[in-house]
Amino acid sequence: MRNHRLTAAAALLALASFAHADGNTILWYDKPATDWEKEALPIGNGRIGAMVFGGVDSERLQISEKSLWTGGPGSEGGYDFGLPADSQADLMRSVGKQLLDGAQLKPEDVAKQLGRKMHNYGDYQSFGDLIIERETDGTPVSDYRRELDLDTAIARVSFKQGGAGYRREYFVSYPDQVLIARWYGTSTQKLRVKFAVPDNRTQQVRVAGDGLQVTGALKSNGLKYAAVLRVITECGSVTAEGDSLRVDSECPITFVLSARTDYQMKYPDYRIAAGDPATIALIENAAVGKRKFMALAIVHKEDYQALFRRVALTLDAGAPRMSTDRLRAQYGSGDAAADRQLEQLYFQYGRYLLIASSRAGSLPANLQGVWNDKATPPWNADYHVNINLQMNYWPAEVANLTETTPPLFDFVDSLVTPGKLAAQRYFGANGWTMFLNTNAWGYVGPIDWPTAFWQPEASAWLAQHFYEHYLFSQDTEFLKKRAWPVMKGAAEFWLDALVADPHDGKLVVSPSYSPEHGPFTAGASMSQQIVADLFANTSAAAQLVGDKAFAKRVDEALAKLDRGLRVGKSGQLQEWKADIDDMKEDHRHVSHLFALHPGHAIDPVKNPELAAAARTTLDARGDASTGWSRAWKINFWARLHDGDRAHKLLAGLLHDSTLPNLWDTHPPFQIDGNFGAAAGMIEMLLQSQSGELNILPALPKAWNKGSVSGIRARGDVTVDIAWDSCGASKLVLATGHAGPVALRSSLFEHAFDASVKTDGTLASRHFMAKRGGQYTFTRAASAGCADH
Ligand code: FUC
Repeated sequence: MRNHRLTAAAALLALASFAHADGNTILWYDKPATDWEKEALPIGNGRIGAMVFGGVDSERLQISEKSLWTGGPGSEGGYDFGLPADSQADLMRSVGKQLLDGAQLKPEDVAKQLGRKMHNYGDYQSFGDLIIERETDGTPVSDYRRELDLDTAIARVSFKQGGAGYRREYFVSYPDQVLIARWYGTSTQKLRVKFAVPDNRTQQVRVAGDGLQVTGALKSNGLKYAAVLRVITECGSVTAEGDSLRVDSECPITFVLSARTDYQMKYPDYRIAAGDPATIALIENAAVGKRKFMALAIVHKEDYQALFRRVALTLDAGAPRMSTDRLRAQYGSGDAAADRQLEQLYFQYGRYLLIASSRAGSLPANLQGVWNDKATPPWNADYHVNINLQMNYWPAEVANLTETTPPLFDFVDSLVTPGKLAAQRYFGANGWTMFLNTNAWGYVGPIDWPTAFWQPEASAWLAQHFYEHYLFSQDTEFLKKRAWPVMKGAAEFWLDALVADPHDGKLVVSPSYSPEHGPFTAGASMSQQIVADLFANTSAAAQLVGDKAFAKRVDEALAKLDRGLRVGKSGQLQEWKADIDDMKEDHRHVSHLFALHPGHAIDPVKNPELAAAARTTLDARGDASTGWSRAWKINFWARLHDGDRAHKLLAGLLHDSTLPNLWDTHPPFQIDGNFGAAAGMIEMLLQSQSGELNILPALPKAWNKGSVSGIRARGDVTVDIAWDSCGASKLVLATGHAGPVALRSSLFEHAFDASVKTDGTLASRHFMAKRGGQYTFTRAASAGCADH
């Protein structure tokens, strides 16, 4: 008995040293969570997500698995990917022509003609709940702490009760594809463990030895699922009792949960061809075998930290002294250091959430990342492609997390085949397209929500991510094999689908609908800007892959394309081809500034008059909005080089659109705001969309001192920046590829020293980088900065 106690105590000590002590990357609370959305803490490995509540007597880990979706193939009544059997092209052309002729069509009327009722679209599902009930003596609890350590991707719970200490650790391992929980106690722990699933599925529970299995299929579509749990402890007992496992042990207890479905991201069946999810889950669980917890944790930590630790941001504020819910609640009330602490934490949380909800081998991050506790979540917890899915991936490249992009690229690839049918049925066009939203089942048709359903620009917008991945990585293999087919297909679609406006002969999109705002017109600015962006990227990519004939076709169309960039009578960037903007309108979508961000046709240096118009538009729309809209506006203001305004939007997001667990709220919880804001914070520090590396382009006064390292610029450059109230004081560039680099920074306005690690040659603000080079620029002491 004494030996066992010693084991537990030694384990607690070992854990104390295992924990990383940097308070800048820890979310912590002094109470258990009761509210899933606002308080529970998310962990995940891209495919499996869990929300940790940290209850003292009853612990709940609400589990999600990315592919557990109702609807789609196998549903009663069939599934058609959102596509009608017959061609709608004539109808679509007739609506497009009426609009070109100046007709005013109500969205409801257009939706009646071109919209379609969603049929077996489905919903993302909760996988179930791992419930661990504890026998306690009911004495008071002290020293309670629940935390999420972003540096290790481990959630922890600790408390004292009845003279004993308890500690729990949770993580979801990407290398091992299992959720691991570990419970320590300095006194015996008596637990009852079960796995509960919602009742919209069949379920068979098998409990034997130290294992518990729940298998079955969704009633909606027959999608099979399997959860396999094993409870391991080196002393005491684990026994079956009804549908639960009973644990009685003085030693640390390890829980291993694997979760699978028979989903496969593959049109048209979306099922694995052979094999059973239960077999896969059993194999994954058994593979963990007798490996020690510490060994599993180290593999997890190494995998995660290889991504997470690449980027550090400090706003020179120190570590928070208050719990994260308090830090958030008091944000903006005058404690500048605490405000900076929350901003640093929020930035790294965005990076954490992307790693936790998007890793190779599963679906991309949806509206809720990977976390969902409902059978009918808001907007089906799907993939909206008129901003939201795209926004999820804005931080991926700039925040040095390119490994999080494969799910997006695999997903888009899987949409190309059904997307070709969408292009044919709705436009009689080649290439591929899709509309407002999609699910796990290749849904590519329009829905019937009048003020949002018509969004055929979605494929062009998604194609931008492929080209950007090339720009950041300079990976020509990726460009040829992955990006080119997707981009070319999206461009082929628009080459066929654009129509000439009889008023000026320019090529326009018609029907066209400014996202969720309308009205229906021909050539809304957003439509034109997205197609222009696609054509410009496709033309450049065509040169690189050597398809000169296609480059020529695209260039000819681009020359005739209306670019959607007009300054209207109020000085605004027009939302439509006609100057009809209502300057009192505060709609959350500001899609007609696509050309400012994520596009780059509007640039305050190259075309200041368009930038000024964008500013007027943003002033008119106002700063208050929903979560993701505020996040987009951070990026807009950063691109306009207005750091204080970008920071004001960030402050508004943190103050009004952020929950105690730091999730973004639309409301309700929607993860795009977390990702969009993290990306926006980088846009404030570094931009590279205009052919040069702009250092600190939008530094707010509030960030008067700080440093960032490991962020990425186009051209395969990794950038570290230190700054103070005089601007950049030190820059370090690591260049992965050879090529020209142009820098824009206030550092070059004063005396500076430059050094090059590789060969000792001095570099200036324009230089030819070497592959694997490292270039350092430091403000000279003689620069005469007051801070110096
Ligand atoms: C877009 C937004 C809505 C919501 C939905 C998921 O349609 O306009 O506000 O965020 O996505």
